[in-house]
Amino acid sequence: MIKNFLTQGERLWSRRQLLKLGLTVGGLGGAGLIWQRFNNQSHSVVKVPPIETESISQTIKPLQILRNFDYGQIKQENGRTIREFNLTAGNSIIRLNSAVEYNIWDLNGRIPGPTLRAKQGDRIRVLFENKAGHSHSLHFHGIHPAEMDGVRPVTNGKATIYEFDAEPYGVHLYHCHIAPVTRHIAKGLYGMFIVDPPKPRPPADEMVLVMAGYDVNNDNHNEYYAFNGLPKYYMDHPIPIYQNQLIRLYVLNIIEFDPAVTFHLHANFFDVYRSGMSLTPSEKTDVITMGVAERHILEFAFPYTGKYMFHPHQDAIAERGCMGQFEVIADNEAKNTTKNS
Ligand SMILES: [Cu+2]
Repeated sequence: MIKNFLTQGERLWSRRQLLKLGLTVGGLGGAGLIWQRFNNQSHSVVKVPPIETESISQTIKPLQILRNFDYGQIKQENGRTIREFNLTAGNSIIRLNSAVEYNIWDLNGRIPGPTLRAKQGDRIRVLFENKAGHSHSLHFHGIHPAEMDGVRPVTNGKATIYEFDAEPYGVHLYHCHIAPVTRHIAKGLYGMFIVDPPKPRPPADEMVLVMAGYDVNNDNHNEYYAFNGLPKYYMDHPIPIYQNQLIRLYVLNIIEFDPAVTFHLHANFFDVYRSGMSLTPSEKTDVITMGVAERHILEFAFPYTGKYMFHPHQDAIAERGCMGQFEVIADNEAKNTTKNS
């Protein structure tokens, strides 16, 4: 089963851990606060509702994948910032529902693979090790020389290094590019690659949502779909967010076998930053069409508390697992924190 779930050096903070460190806001009661980590250089003051990590029994932990960013190991070489990432392909079995288990290929024990994050102009160095029993590769979207394009097979038991500049800024992705690519992607070898602009985006509660499909009977059609690995997970475990707080979603469609899907948010509209390659939104809508490998930044805030669904508006796809909901909670604590600080 899946191991090494959290990237080394990164963790989610429980309320108990925060209390130990004296970081919770005294006298407010209710939920604790956590500070989301942005770029290693700075710590944002964005407040994020706590996640009940202890109550999650699954081996894939979509609530942790949600806000988990891998900034790599930072090194300085010849005056440049190098971000070194370790990605290992392996095998896992995941449980899609109470009756169905499925063999996947994973990266660092998770599906989707780690969300790699860098700043525009950083040098990226990816140490890729293949322990998945079959030839694989990592092909990054972005601008780089042909020899770093990741289309050559890395045979089982071998490793390689991909090195290139983080250009241009935006929401990108990486995935295996060994034929049949549909199969290699649908079995789990993909992840998001975020390149931050030189001037950081405004603070927000940032999350990653990767839409993917599972073709469990090899008929080139998906039987199940999921956000961040597990079908319907966020329906049963709504994502807590604060009322009136800016939410920044990094959304990727990596569903093979279906030409395109939409992403729809209930009871709200979002600003769209296509491929994350602009600092000004190109449109405002509540449903956006995404072809395979398309990805965008979507920003919004909820004015009312309550539960709100999100899903592709191809409802057959939503009903087969690509469905979740936000739980918008009152931001009394956030207001008090601002007042007291
Ligand atoms: Cu592969």
